[in-house]
Parts: sequence; structure tokens; C-alpha cells
Amino acid sequence: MADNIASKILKEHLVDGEFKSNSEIGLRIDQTLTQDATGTMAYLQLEALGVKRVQTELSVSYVDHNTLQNGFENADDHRYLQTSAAKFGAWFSRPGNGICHQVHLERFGAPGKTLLGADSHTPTAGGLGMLGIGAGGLDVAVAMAGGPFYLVVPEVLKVNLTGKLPPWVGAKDIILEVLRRLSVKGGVNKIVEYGGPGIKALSVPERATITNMGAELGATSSIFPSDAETKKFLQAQGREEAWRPLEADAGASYEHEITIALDNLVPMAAEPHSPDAVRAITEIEPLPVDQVAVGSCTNGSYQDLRLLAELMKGKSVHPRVSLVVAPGSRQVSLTLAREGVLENLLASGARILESACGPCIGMGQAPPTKGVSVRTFNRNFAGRSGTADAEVYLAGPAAAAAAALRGEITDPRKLGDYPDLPVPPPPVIDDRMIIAPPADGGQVEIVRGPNIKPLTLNEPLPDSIRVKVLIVVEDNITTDHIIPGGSKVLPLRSNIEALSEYVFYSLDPDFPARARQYESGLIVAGDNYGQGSSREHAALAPLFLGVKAVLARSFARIHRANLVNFGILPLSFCDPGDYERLSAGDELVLDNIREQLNEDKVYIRRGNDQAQIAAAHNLSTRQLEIIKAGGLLNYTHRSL
Ligand code: MIC
Ligand code: SF4
Repeated sequence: MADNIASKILKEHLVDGEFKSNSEIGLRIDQTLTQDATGTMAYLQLEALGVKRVQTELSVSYVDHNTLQNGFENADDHRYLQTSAAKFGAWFSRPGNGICHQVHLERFGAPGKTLLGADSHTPTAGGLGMLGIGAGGLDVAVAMAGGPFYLVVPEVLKVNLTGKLPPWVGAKDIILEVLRRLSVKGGVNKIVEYGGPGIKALSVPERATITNMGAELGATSSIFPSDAETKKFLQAQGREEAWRPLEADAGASYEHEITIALDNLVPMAAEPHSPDAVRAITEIEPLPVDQVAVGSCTNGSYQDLRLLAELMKGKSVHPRVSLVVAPGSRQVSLTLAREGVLENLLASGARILESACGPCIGMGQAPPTKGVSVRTFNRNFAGRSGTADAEVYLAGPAAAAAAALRGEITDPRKLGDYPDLPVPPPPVIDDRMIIAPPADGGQVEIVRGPNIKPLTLNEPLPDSIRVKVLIVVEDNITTDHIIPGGSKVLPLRSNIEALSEYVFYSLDPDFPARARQYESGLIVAGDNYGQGSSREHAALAPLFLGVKAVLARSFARIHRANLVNFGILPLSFCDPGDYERLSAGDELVLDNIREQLNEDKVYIRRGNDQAQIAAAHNLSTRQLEIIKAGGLLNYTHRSL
């Protein structure tokens, strides 16, 4: 049978279930990554699983999110993670070494392998022909312990690229075009596979920009073939042995297909506050800009910053604008420095930050009140920048440079001729900030500061549940809405009690108090509930406040899996119109729920008027057992 790339990798890694549509399968995971904001919880869970050493081919623990350290919490987490990595046999990428996805692409990624990461942008590795999937920390802990990763066989959507990109149009514009066409829920339960004659000219970092933002489509993963470009990239990284060719068989079929003629693309940007609100920059300009931020796991490569530096060379940042640059990795920073390119950026007035997530997750560099910020990042959700009323536009590095120079959103084609850039030089390879695990971690003491709190566990599902509707929220609610990022809240990731004070902070600051008062609650939501990040804290913190179920029109993949992992029932309206009938404060009863779950549909009774609402659970047999046990940790212990 002619296979596409995604199916080839899935089939090679199949360890449980049958490979057919709608079937739940278990995959062998070759590599895992965690970062500090999700990693503390993942390593606490790994400890709770009672495992002595990671069972994967390779696991890496990165520190890249919580690097502001404006209190003891971040540094406590770093120490905990470094000692845990040593104890359990994982590699440790020290703070300052770079953003997990960029570093993983450079130093560890390998075509044809599977990578499970406790971060939604793990599919960045698809730029190398690797199947990267984002998941909650607990799923990653189970994979580190050698367990399979379960998912429903995704459909595969082919994006056929034809022609050649015009000058001033880049990889970011390709993925913005995909988002414009498919929307932030267009990729749910799909793997996006890129092919066609247009991919040949795209370098691995450009491909990685595209696969990275597949997360914004809600896609399970995104992937490119592994070809001569991939080999060239791995050779430059001194890792040619990791290369293997990988392409779709001739005549491979796809459930969906779209074609993008690259010649027709123009510079684009996503307008506030959604990555799919995409328009041509000519339709947005001129708009005064206060801040330009370049970097992140989307556009933090050497090529991205080299282009910015070339455009800023000999010029100054516009007086209205603050230009901040966070290179994606220490390798990128070192190469920029060696090539003398960093000097152009510094001389232009750019503010150079360490290689980390930084402004992308509101860790510093918040824009001014009502400020307009042009960012080469991947998410522009309201408030994510750290300023509630800031207006964030997402664009590529050329558009960022144009905004920084002109002080307003400007089509970069107005900057004149596209610069003739030299072929990228070999990168600086220096892995001294990556610590290999000792051969035997048995003697290593894990260091826990006061910010590392014990795990929250759920109870087995009771026979009946009586809850109050705590909140009714609209479509496309992000995990940033459920539990925000930023310098105030991110340091609390290993302290669920403290973190729970911020649930729905931007939508309804009284939510935690009300939830505590009701003790047992349910969230009503629209479509694509929980889109965005992989943070399982968006399930754990509501659980801590007594949330027992979420009743939505539909869910984002990772968040739904996280709800199941912590024993929170994810229910979908059978009749989407029922959403309108529910209000905050309604009392709902799920009678005999353990038994009801044996059928596809469950019935919810409203206490006030005995009205009935039908809901589907769409849980696999395995997930049903997890829900009944009160979550994956309880379930795994039981099955051990
Ligand atoms: C994000 O970009 O939102 C994050 C912060 O990287 C998250 C992970 C987290 O919340 O820790 C993600 O994308 O999964
Ligand atoms: Fe970090 Fe931003 Fe990438 Fe998330 S999206 S991993 S916060 S750089």
C-alpha cells in the first residue's frame, strides 16, 4: 500500500491497537522533551510512577520558559529539574541554552523518529521529518517510563506547495496562509503533511517555522519529508548519522488536500487576538507600532535573525519603537556573534535578550498600555504579552524589521531590493550547556525548594455527580484563558494550590472563590475549548477547585486528553443548541454516571426544572477506565 509520511512513522511505532480510522492506537515514543514550566509536574509524576530511569532512547529536560527569576521560585524549579534529570537519566539543557524546540531541532531531532513533548510546539521537529507531538506532562511522564502514547489515528491533510516564494515573502507567510484558510480549529485530530515542488527550496529552519505554527491550527503534528535539505542541515550540525531519507510513496492518499501557489503569496500578518485573523500587510498598514519582538520557537533561527540584522544594518530603530530580540538558541547567538552580525543589531538599538521564550509567554517586555506590538511569534491571544489591552500582530522577520525601521506596520517590500544574503555559515557547535546524565543516577539527591509541592490526585469517579455550572464561556477559549502565563503566574506551576487562584483570571476573577463555595462544579464551553498550549495545569488547577466535568461544543485535542488524564469528564453537547440553555448557577445532576458511561450518550438533569441534556463522551475503553479510576496516575498504579 502507498503510504504517506505520517502513516509510515505511525505504523513503524505502533505498539497497541489497530491502524484504521477512528481507532485508538498506542505509539512507541523514541524521544521526549519537557520544559521547565511543564517539566516540574512531569518529573513529579515520573517519580510517582516509581520509575528508576527513563526508558526512551533519549529524554531532554529544557529550561527556557521561567528564566526571569524575579523570586526564588524559578531557580528552585531549575535545581529540582537539574537534579531530577540526573537521577532519572535525562539530558539537561541549562537556562540560557535556548528554547526547547530550537535546541532539539539543532542537537537531537532525527527524521523518522517519534518525539513526545510537554509543549504544544513540539511539532517544530517536523521540519526535520520527525513526528513531534505535544502532550500534557503526565502523558510525557508515562512515555519516559516506557509506556505508549495513545491517540486516535489522525487524518492526514496534505499541503501541496507549488512554485517559488517571491522576494520579501517567507516561511511565516506560508503558515499564515494555511491558518487563514483553515482556522485555529482546522487541524484538530489531523497531521499536516507538506509536499509538492515548492518544498525543495525551503531550508530546515524555514520548514520548522511552518511545522511550529501547525500547533495554532490545532493539528496533532505537522511534517516535511526528509530530503537533501534535511541531510545538509544535519551535516552542518555534525549529526549526519541521524539522517535517513523519508518521503511519501508515489500515489499515497490523503484525507484532505490543499494547494498553495507560493508565487502568489504576499507579506501577511495575524491581527489581534487570534493567529488565524490573517490579512495582507497592505490591508493593515500604516499603523503606528510601539514594540517589535523577534525570536521565539517560530522565528528564532540564525537565518531569521541574519535577515533582521541585514535590514537593520547601519540604521536605527524608530524612536517610537522598542525592538527586542531573543535568539532561539545559544547556538544562534554564538553564530551571530562569530559572524559579526550581532554588532549590526546592537548598533541599531535592538535590545538583545537571552535565548529563551521571554516576551512570547509574557516573561518580561510587556508592551505599553494599548500598545501595538509586532511579533515574529506564534500566539497573539489577548493578554498573553503581559499587557491586557495590548494589540499583538504576528508576522515574519522582514515585516518586523520594516515596522522597527518605519515605526508603523509596513509592507516590507517598501524597503527596496531584497538583500542578497550569503549562504548560512556552519553553526557554532558547543554543547557545554547540555549536561549528559550520569551512567547511574541512583545516588543523586533530588533538591526540592519550597516551591515544589506534592502532586494533586483525584478520587475515583463516584456513582452520581451533582454540580453547579460555574461559568459559561464562548468558542476558542485558550488554555491561556484558563490558566494564564506571564511572570506572575508561571512561577507557580509546581504549586497547584497557589496557581488555582488564577483560573479564568482574565475572564472572571471571581471564578476561584465561586468554585470553592460551590465545591463541585462544571464548565460550559463553546467550540474548540482549550486550544493553544499543552499545559495540564489548565486541567489540574480547575480540578483543585472542584471542577468535575466540562460540557463543550467541541474540544482541542491536548486539553481534552489532559482532562481525561486527571479524571475530569469531557462531555460534548449532542445538540449544540443546548449550549444556549445553560447559565452559570444552574444545578446539574449526572445520575448513575459510572453506569451511564457504558453507553455512548449520557443524560444530564437540570435540578431547577428537570430539563434533560444529552451529551456524548467519545471516550475509548481505555479512557473510560482512566476516568473511572480518577485519572491516569491512579489507573497506571492500578494496572501496575
Ligand atoms: C506556550 O507557548 O503557551 C507554552 C508556554 O510554551 C505552552 C506550555 C506551557 O504552558 O508551559 C505550550 O505551548 O504548550
Ligand atoms: Fe516558548 Fe513561546 Fe515557543 Fe511556547 S510558543 S515554547 S512560550 S517560545
